[in-house]
Amino acid sequence: MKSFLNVEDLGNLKEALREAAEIKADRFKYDTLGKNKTLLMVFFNNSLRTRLSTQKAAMNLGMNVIVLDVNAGAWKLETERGVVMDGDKSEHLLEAIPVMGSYCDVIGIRSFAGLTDREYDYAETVYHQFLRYSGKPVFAMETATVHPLQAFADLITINEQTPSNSPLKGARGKGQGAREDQLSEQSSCSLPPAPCPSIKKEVWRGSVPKVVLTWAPHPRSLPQAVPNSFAQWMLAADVDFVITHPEGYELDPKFTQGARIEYDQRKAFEGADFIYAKNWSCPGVTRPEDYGKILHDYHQMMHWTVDAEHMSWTNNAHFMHCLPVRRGMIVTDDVIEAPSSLVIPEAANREISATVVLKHILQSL
Ligand code: AN0
Ligand code: CP
Repeated sequence: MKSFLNVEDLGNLKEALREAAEIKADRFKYDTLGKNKTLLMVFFNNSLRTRLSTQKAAMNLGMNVIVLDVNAGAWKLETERGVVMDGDKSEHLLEAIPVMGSYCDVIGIRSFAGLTDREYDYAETVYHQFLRYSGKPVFAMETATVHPLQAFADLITINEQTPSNSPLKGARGKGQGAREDQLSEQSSCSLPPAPCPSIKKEVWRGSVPKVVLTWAPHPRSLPQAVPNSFAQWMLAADVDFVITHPEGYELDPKFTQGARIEYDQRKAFEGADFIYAKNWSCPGVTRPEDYGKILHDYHQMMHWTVDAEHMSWTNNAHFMHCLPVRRGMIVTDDVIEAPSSLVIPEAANREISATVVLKHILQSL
């Protein structure tokens, strides 16, 4: 694998989920695969989970790791071609990339959407420059439009909560029979108030779990990368997938083709087994002129915050969020701290998703 942006890049999803389970059972199983190989992680934006989990994944595989925070110690980089560099940017990305590539074997990039130029963001311009000019395999650690390491970890987490012979186990197109079953093998933990999963007694109402992606309010303009990838990966797995958001926040159909959109949040939540909350700014699909904007003052949108009443509309759903999350905006304290909240296991599974992805890349070097 020379590039990791989309779910198809990983190949067979059922096999990837099997590999994730294998790595989770023994995360050092391939600890010599990365010997004398160097991962360079390049961060243009902040991160807690991605930097820690991806470095840990690389160490699981025996790799060496270099981390570059571009905005904390490196020269300020120009990303556009054809500009006269008379401002505060001392170096051009087009020299910096091949230089970076000369010190490593694999490159991970975090480069969020600028949210001003939709065409530039949705072309994944920065990512493709790294791919083209580094000469090395590149993977996304949240780029302008996608966050596949997160979506893969989310799918692993949902899969872990799924009855053993549910169709989700096979992912889309594999045609396993559907069966409602009691969940088993869930570990319980007892360290409140940190959120942790409890034994789930409920079964799916349908033959596959109902997974709902819900928009929730936020005071800042956020990218669409997380919901884009979540939609793409859920649609590649066999789940009943519904997206709910206020009008104007329609995600790019490139990522959501085939998903049901339900503007009534309560209707969307009914019967849900998983509630995945996330804020995103206007994707500019139905309102191109509003790309990257917050469409309504968040004070008027607080009825979208996921609270206990929202969760009462569901089928005892698990709450999910990629983190970092703003309590009181996206979700209330009681919901995120409830035993059914999966936010910590999701974050922990970032180490697993990154280990599988780096393993694929190392195997193709
Ligand atoms: C980022 C986003 O919404 O894309 C990163 C999430 C993993 N979140 C914030 O900037 C708060
Ligand atoms: N979920 C996630 O990617 O978190 P960070 O932004 O902290 O890496």
